[in-house]
Amino acid sequence: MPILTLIYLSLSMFVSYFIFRTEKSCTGSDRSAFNSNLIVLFSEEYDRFPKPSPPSYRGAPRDLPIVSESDALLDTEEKRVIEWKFSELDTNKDNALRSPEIRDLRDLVKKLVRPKACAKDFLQYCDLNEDEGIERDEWSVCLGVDLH
Ligand SMILES: [Ca+2]
Ligand SMILES: [Ca+2]
Repeated sequence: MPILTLIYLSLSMFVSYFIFRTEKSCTGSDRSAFNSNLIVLFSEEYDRFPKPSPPSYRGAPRDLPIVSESDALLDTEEKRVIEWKFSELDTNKDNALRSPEIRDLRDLVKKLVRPKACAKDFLQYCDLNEDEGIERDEWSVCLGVDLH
């Protein structure tokens, strides 16, 4: 086989490998991994954000019903974090995230949150009714956390 053909073949394999890589789509399991990574990112931000210290429950009677299981607590924590993030992003308080409000988030997500395939179209994916704005419901649905 002529050497040029060999070079051509290996080059085209190389190129198609990259095309395949960049066009890799975001599967269901990618999406849930992406959502957990994103929520971790928001939680870290939420933890750093100055807020009034929570009321102390020290000394509360032991027989009070406690909000129960760790799953339920985790769930509540995620909801609180994504609600907080929504309000933080919605600077004009119209209950929808629109272009200037989410530009920084889009860049941040592309840079930091993996899998990349899901990061790429994250905000379009969230805008379920395609009105160029992300409402509170769309935000929670696309992050996989039901606020209701
Ligand atoms: Ca807004
Ligand atoms: Ca929308």
